[in-house]
Amino acid sequence: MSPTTVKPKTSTKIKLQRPPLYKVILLNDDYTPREFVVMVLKAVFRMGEETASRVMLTAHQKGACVIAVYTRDVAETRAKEATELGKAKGYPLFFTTEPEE
Ligand code: TYC
Repeated sequence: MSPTTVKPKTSTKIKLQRPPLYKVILLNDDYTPREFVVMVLKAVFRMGEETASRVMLTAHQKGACVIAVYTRDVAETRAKEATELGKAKGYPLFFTTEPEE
């Protein structure tokens, strides 16, 4: 009988870190036309007509509405892009970002 060799079993657990997420928030204002807000939500955030209308109305009634959650880069780029569309038309439409707790 050959001697038994005990091989220690080692394992390394790799913990995958998820990137922190950021909310994109739509702020209400008194001047941007409702249809324009809906158009921007559809164009930049790929929303359908119904979702875009509902989100616009929520911001209109409550003052602000969280519209999406992305990694920091995507959130900041889209918020800027959407804000620029309003700016180009002279509207004060504003999208901001905030880290998700
Ligand atoms: N309050 C604007 C109006 O009455 C419409 C509006 C809605 C503007 C939502 C911005 O985030 C907004 N024309």
